[in-house]
Amino acid sequence: MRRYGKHTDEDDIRSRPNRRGNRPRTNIRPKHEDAAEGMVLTVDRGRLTCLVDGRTILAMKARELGRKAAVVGDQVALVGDLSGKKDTLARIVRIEKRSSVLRRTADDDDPYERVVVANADQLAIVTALADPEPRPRLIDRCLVAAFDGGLEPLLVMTKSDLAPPDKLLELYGDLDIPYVVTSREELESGGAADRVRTFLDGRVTAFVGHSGVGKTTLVNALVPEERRRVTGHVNAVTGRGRHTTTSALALPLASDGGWVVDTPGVRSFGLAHIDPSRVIHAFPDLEPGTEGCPRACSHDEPDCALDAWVADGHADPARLYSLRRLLATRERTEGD
Ligand SMILES: Nc1nc2c(ncn2[C@@H]2O[C@H](COP(=O)(O)OP(=O)(O)O)[C@@H](O)[C@H]2O)c(=O)[nH]1
Ligand SMILES: [Mg+2]
Ligand SMILES: [Zn+2]
Repeated sequence: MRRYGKHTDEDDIRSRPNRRGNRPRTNIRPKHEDAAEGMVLTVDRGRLTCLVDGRTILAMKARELGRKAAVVGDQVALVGDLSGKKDTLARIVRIEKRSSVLRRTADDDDPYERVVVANADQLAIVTALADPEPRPRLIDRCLVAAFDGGLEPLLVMTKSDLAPPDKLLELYGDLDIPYVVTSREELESGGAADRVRTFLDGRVTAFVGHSGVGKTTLVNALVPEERRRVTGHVNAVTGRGRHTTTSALALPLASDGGWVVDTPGVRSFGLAHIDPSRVIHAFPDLEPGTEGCPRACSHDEPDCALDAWVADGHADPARLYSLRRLLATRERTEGD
């Protein structure tokens, strides 16, 4: 695991509670005590759009941050010109401790695993019921990434005007994951946004899924004006023309401090370093049964205590099947 100097590493969140908002304890940082706090809304070619005191400003990473990258959702400290006026550029001098990270895997164009979104509470896994066809293995990978990253999953099934949700609901019903089903008609009436919104209040929700499933359509229905406000500002300040769609984009919900994060079509997630115990944590009915397991049990081997746990009636066998299916997801190499 790579460390970046004395600064906190994103992986630390696995062993330490969320300290967002606390003053950092290292003695390097106080020189920026007067820095303003902000949140990264989007990143475009090295320029970070940040929300500071209700203003949208453009910033770049200060050299002192070294290789550590600020990503969408990061809480950051900024110095310099914070006016947000044309041709101004603030500097990000600190990235606050992250409460969660969502990583995507390396792909052909980019050999490094990268954090896509920081500090999300919830992962909305968006699947079209048709066009494109649902990909259960991609959903499984998203679920494992959510459990491992400390995000609560929400299944969003779109395009029910094209195909019914029955088969998918059968597949995921045992997992006790909240879900919503939406259609073209409900998008147009506003009903879809209203229903999805009930799952979002007060939280940071990252929308992920294969390209074409309807993420952007849904996010725009949830926050009708915000996208233009944020990306329009970026274009005006940088004069660079169209905002690229390669970065995630965080947009505030009107109601109560919740955020939605639209992401580009993510095909897969990094599952290489997943800790099975974190996945089991999402199965509280099974977790106590692992006490009788051999050390470093894969939970899919003859001595695993979970078979007896289920046979004794402590949990539904379908749940153990689901857990094993998700844990097996780690072994597969296909993206979807
Ligand atoms: N029939 C149908 N089409 C939808 C629905 N939601 C989105 N779409 C269409 O699906 C296409 C891809 O949507 P988009 O939001 O760009 O997907 P993204 O790549 O996941 O952001 C667009 O043509 C949308 O109009 C839906 O509920 N029903
Ligand atoms: Mg999109
Ligand atoms: Zn076991």
